[in-house]
Amino acid sequence: SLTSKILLAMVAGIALGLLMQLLGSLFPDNPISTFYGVWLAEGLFNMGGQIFVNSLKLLVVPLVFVSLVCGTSSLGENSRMGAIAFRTVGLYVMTTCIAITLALFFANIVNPGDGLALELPGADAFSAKESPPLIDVVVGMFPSNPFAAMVEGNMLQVIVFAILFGVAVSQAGDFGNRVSATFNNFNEVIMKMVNILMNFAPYGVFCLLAKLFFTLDVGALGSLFWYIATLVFVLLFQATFVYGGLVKFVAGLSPLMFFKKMRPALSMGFSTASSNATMPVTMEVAEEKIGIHNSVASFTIPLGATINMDGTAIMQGVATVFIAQIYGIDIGLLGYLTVILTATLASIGTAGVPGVGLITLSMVLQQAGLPVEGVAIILGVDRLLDMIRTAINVSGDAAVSTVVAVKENKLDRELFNRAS
Ligand code: DAS
Repeated sequence: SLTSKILLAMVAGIALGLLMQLLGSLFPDNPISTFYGVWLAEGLFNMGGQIFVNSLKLLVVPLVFVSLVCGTSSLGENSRMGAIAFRTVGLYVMTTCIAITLALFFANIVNPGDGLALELPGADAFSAKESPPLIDVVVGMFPSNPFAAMVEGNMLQVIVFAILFGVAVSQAGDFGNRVSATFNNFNEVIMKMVNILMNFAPYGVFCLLAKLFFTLDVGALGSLFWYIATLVFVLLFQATFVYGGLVKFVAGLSPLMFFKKMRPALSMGFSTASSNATMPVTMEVAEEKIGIHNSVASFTIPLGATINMDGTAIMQGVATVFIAQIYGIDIGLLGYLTVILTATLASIGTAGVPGVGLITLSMVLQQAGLPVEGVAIILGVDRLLDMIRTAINVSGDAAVSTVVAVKENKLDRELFNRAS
């Protein structure tokens, strides 16, 4: 099946990248690894990987706009849009708060930074990014020019415009029904484009990983072992117990089946390290494998990819404790509460693109009164960790979407239970 081909491509890409890196370090300047490094990793695989990621991103704006107009307009008169939006945002904020709290809790048990004598980076090693005031984030959600919002890929503005457009269509009587039917046809076309693109996923994933694991700084992994171990443990804890718990005890579905269905989206999230680029796949999995109706998925998945980043919040929690310990600064309970609030807000403000978690981490550190240049300590391993936490971000989006769909009686249990 395509899923097993993707997983095989992932293993092959990682293995080849690491093998060539090992060959290069054992026999420096040997012709094989030099050729691989210059012509394959930085050349062919880099190009292939970028083409694949760009083609995923190509679908994001049209998919979000068209499917959200479909979803909103099909909700009809007794629109549950308000209830769906309220429950969705509430669950996203709740899972993010739980995520950051778990991160702070376990990091204070493991104490990953204690006793680590790392040389501290220079004061200018990493500059803080100003966090947009909350008022700007809220006002910024309302587009003044919908086409500019689409051109810039401003997802929150595209979502708001699509909802307004869809509500108007649902209230336009017979004419509205014709428009809604047209958008449904467009939605079919775009989902077909996702399916076609997914046939290239094994090649795209192989290219991305064969290049990344060739250039990955494996040495840095060692010195930051406890930071990485704590972070990965909390990420897996969140997926297993928080998302697994939501799916099992709130949605009443099998968590094992849920994660099995999610494999293509998890692979894309890991390989691209971008929730945004993964969104078309998450949407396809949500609707065609988990059985979430378009009227729910079209709203919850794009919103989740934009504002729900539990994996990122977990990194920010663990990194804050780690950096505080490296610098020997005790930020105290108030400091941790500030971290919880800032990290939750920061994850809302960040777009789902690679490395954005570090930018917002600088804001969290600044608010907690910690040296922002501490980010430079974990910079070397962040690319790999970004891939893992993006897969967790995507899992959170799908788990909350599943719960909302079940509560709205908009999940096809028969389809969910069908092994595919
Ligand atoms: N890569 C981001 C995402 O797409 C997460 C992050 O940078 O932390 O979810």
